[in-house]
Amino acid sequence: MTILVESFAGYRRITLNRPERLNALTVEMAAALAAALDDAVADKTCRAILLTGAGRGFCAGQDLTEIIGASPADLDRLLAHYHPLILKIRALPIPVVCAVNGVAAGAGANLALACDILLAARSASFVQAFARIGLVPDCGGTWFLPRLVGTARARALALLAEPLSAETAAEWGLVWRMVEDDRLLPEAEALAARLASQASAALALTKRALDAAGDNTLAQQLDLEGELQRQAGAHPDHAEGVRAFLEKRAPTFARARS
Ligand code: LHQ
Repeated sequence: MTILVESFAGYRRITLNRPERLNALTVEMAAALAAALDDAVADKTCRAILLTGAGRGFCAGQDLTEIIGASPADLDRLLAHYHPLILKIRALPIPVVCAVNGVAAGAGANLALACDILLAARSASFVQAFARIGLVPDCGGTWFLPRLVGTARARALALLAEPLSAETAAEWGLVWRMVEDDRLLPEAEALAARLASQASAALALTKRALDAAGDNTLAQQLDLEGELQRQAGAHPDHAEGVRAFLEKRAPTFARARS
């Protein structure tokens, strides 16, 4: 199986599973990943996702053995599988933690960047490998990179296709944190479990606000925040959060998403 799915209390771990090819992507794998995400969202008790890779790599991008001799139309057909996957991840109503366990190259790097919170193992690296094979960064690379690290760094990363170490990725804000290799999964699991224990409806609305911010003026964003705050405020989790604070106890939020 190209994708492994394991269920834990409140979250699912999805593992890219073609370790002999550094989890390089195929159409079959993209479809399996999309189905795993749909299944996770359909389960209302699933309140976070942890995405990682099996073996020493996170994901080496498109499996190049599948695109030898591919025509532009073939590349188009491939992207018709990958690009909706990126949009699906961004639009998920639950947070996605990405544990980048090794090299993340090409579409694999940008798949990671689409996630909400990235943890990178010290031995991980990020490569916008596209320029090496005469291609353009896809899967959102040209959108995510400048927003995360600024234009100067984004341009150099995309044009030079040099690997970026996890340490520098953390310094530059491409990932949230770098952790030692043996701490990656425990830390990522703790993070997913923590997100799963939070007020899920508020997290979903927060993701929507953050995603809209790039295109909005401040005035539009303030209006959106007001609308989303009304929705959050109507959820029982809000009343519980306030009560718990005043009673000096930990809140107990709804276990299932509404
Ligand atoms: C691989 C791959 C791989 C197959 C390692 N494919 N086998 C574009 C076109 C259209 C639509 C869809 O989207 C895309 C987007 C893209 O993603 S384009 C960019 C594709 N990715 C790349 O160009 C990266 C290619 N890989 C590499 O540059 C290196 O493998 C990296 C830097 C990822 C890792 O280097 P190393 O740690 O030195 O590992 P390695 O190169 O020895 O790889 C280990 C094995 O995995 C090896 O197989 P082997 O049988 O010799 O052990 C590689 O051939 C295989 N592999 N990436 N993308």
